[in-house]
Amino acid sequence: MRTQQYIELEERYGAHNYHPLDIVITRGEGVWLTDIEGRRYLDCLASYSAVNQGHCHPKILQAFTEQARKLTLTSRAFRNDQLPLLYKDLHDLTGYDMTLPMNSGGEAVETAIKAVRKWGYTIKGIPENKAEIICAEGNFHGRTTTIISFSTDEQYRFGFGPYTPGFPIVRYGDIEDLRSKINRNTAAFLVEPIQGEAGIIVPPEGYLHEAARLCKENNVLFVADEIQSGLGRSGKLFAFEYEHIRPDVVIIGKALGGGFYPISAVLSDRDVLGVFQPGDHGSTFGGNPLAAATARAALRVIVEENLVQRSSELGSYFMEKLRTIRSSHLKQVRGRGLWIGLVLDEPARPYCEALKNRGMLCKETHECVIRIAPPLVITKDEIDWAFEQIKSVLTSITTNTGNVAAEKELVWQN
Ligand code: IF1
Repeated sequence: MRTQQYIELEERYGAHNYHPLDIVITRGEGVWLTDIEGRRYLDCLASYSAVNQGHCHPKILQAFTEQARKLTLTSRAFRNDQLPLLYKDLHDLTGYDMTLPMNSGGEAVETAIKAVRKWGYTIKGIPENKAEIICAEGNFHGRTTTIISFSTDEQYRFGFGPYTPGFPIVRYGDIEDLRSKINRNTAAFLVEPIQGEAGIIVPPEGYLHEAARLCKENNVLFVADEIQSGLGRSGKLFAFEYEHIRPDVVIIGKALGGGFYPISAVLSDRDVLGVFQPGDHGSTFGGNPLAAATARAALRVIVEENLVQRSSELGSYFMEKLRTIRSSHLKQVRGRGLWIGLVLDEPARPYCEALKNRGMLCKETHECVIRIAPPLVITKDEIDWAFEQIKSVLTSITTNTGNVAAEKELVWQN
């Protein structure tokens, strides 16, 4: 079958909850994707940072297949020989006492919400059903009905009410707004240390540090959602490290599964995760041995291949080059590590389409931002090549409608 035939099947039989680029990928290796027409693309989305280690990493593949031949699922009614080892690895890597494993990022965020609420009632003494969790404007924490209840993006909320109460909103980066919203019923402050979907927004320097201090001062738990920003993406293992804080709770996902298998987790200490008693919370697949073995290999690759340092050094290199581009449409280059947002003064989609035609895959976020987030295994030469494509697209003559001049379909062979 050809591209159009796959697209027609997807359009006919699939729900239209996405608007993907019209390419049909059939193979992934490292930073490179190949479509069914044989065209190769440099992946600058990395499945929203779920493929930090690169596509089909051989060491993660080996761990995945070896475990898949042995044991894939026991449920948590029984124990298995992989989950305790993942717990130990996560403790040794992050310093947190305890882990609660889940599957998707949204499930881990929901788990954290339940943990901090129960901590609020049983430890802090908040009156029943009065617990509040402060969230930031522009947040993205997943798609469940409770999580979209505190989204400030109308599209993520529309049609999905009634909404879950108890989530006051503060302006991201505004410490006075956070101070004003904290009260004796506040159980936690849930925040992305760098906002991803909002457009890779780094908060003002000192904001997270002051927010963490405010939380401690008011016996409020600081919860960092590092599902997208974590595991090396920002140039640190966790983005919160830039502000020298230690959140009470850290939520991880995406790259924890190395691009092979959905696994997420809530990391905290005994005083928080200890609120869960047997039977309080769970999941059929949460903590399964295949996920645990895969995650152990995914973490090993991050450490052994020094992906955090690569993200930091190559991200700085990439951003420095991007800041040399002179384009009337490029307003700002921002981000941390290999997580870069090119802020335009017009919709970014046409630019992503033009980059696709040049063999580079990006995804716009919030209309006017081109998100650049390649797997952290990208090389300097590949960054140089990507830079040339971006520079060419951003400086090409734009049509009077403001769209990037449509370039003829290029079949790029590296
Ligand atoms: C989609 C966005 C990114 C996340 C943070 C929790 C989750 C995500 C900081 C939930 C997930 C994904 C979801 C995916 C697209 C992508 C996304 F555009 F939706 F917002 F990356 F920016 N916290 N983000 O980024 O994790 O349940 O998906 O495993 O829903 O379209 P999940």
